[in-house]
Amino acid sequence: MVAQQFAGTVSKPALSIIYETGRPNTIQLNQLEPDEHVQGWGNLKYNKNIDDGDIYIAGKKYASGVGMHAPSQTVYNLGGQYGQFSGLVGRTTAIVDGEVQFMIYGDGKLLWKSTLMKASTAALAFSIGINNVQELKLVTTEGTDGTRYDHVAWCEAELREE
Ligand SMILES: [Ca+2]
Repeated sequence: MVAQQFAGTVSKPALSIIYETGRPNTIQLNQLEPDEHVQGWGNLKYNKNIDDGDIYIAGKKYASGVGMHAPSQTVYNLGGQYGQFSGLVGRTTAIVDGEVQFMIYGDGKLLWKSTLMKASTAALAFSIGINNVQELKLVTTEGTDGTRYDHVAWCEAELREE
């Protein structure tokens, strides 16, 4: 028996942007495609660690996050439409420990940076004003000890209009 041929047209699904009920002006970072992204090894991951496992920071699991490998630069062209950016960062593997550091730039200006973080460092929260920021750039660095197993993630991160 010959399988029935699909005669319709196939369209690429639109990027789905899901707004939380009652919070129409908030978008999760893991629902946004970056405009530019480079990282030290592998590919950008959504809600997964760079090794495709779940995201853990200092033993705590995070369901929502953007996983990558330091050193990295991730650019979002926001067009000045958001006022606040918040989330949590951390190193996401303990296979090999080592330092990583996180920085957030708005239109080239440093807005926030983390301490040097190791595998045992609990996720560090940030909440910064980004009024009128056109280009949001998330940066991770290797710290002082090279890039080996520098798995990192930006977790529960969201942009709010306000
Ligand atoms: Ca390192």
